[in-house]
Amino acid sequence: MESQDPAVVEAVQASGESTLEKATAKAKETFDQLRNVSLNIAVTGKTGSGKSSFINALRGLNDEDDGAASTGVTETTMEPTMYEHPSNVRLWDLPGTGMPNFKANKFLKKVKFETYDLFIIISSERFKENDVFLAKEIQKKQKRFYFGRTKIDNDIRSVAKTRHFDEQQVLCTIREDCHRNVKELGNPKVFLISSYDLGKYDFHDLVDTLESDLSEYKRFALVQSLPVCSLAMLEKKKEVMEKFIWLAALGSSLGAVIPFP
Ligand SMILES: Nc1nc2c(ncn2[C@@H]2O[C@H](COP(=O)(O)OP(=O)(O)OP(=O)(O)O)[C@@H](O)[C@H]2O)c(=O)[nH]1
Ligand SMILES: [Mg+2]
Repeated sequence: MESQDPAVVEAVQASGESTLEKATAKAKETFDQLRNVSLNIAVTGKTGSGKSSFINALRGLNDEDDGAASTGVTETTMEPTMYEHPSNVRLWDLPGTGMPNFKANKFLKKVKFETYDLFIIISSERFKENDVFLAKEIQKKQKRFYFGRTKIDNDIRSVAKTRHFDEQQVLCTIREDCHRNVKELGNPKVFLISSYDLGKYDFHDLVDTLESDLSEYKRFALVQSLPVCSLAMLEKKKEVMEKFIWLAALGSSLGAVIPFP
């Protein structure tokens, strides 16, 4: 079975296989992997730190939109709540961790830590003991964690009118301040984020870091699920799609063989 269709010939080349049969078999396998992959991201942190707003932003929603996670200044998220993207990325909005007698181990058991591929621990102020305890427990359980410092737009706004205002300097100060509180964990990165302006600050850096820690298929699912919050994100989506474009070419030409949706 060889094809004269230039699109198919090109797709076979792009698949890295020598024949159409081999390329078709690889396409089927890759397609199954993409369909079956799942990525579970837990968003955790102190009550009111902006977990639900961050999840809404990751879903491309405003806090007031239909289907958005409830947000507010009073405690709103009491049970783990899952939000699923068609690319099989599940965002888990976990209850707040701010109580004084907080026990990280108990908390992780209660929220069924084994469900998640990774944890994003967020805080809208400098990281506290509870955040560090939680990160240590997550590490013990062989899972990854990432620190996100949220509501950066508030920090910027509060000093924007002062004399000699320098945004980069303010961001640098916040970053250093956050690092001081988590350095015992081996100097993890802290990503500065505004859920109201996801394309700004360190969100891209966070996505790049997550990507570099994920397998190829999970990476594809993650990037597909993210909203186009900037030109750079659009470029990233395009780049990731291009890697699998040969699948679509084979799928449309050989629809009966590869069950493309
Ligand atoms: N300016 C600004 N406000 C934010 C941001 N993220 C969240 N907020 C506000 O902070 C408040 C708390 O946000 P939530 O997302 O409800 O916080 P939470 O961590 O889910 O809170 P609980 O579910 O109670 O644990 C809300 O009034 C949000 O509008 C942000 O990036 N910038
Ligand atoms: Mg919430």
